Amino acid sequence: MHAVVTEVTVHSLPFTCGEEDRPWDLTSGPDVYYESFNAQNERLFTSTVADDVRPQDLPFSLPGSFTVQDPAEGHVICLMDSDLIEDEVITSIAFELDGLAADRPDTVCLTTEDTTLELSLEWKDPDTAQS
Ligand SMILES: [Ca+2]
Repeated sequence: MHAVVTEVTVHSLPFTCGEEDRPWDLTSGPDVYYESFNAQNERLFTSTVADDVRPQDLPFSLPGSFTVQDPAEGHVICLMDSDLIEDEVITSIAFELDGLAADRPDTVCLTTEDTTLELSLEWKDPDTAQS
């Protein structure tokens, strides 16, 4: 059993960072995309970028897709701000889908203190994955 993450919907994210509450970009909202990593810290996917996200743009969706081959293994989604010089990590969320495979939910929510992501999932049996 594995799961394909087909879409990541961003419901909330921190619009400032650090103790000084510095905005990600000085003159506009952050340019948001995500990267996903498996338990071996191999990058599975890099999404397209949503430019200049403002609070009123929430929620918005970033398209997939990447495959969680083993739901019991830990994965990480990093929400990033694309910048000219060096991209910055907005939020990094570790997750595993262990325990969900029996119910096969269509979505799963990942939350931290200031970030909420909703993953859209497609569950696939190993038997049918090859067809
Ligand atoms: Ca930026």
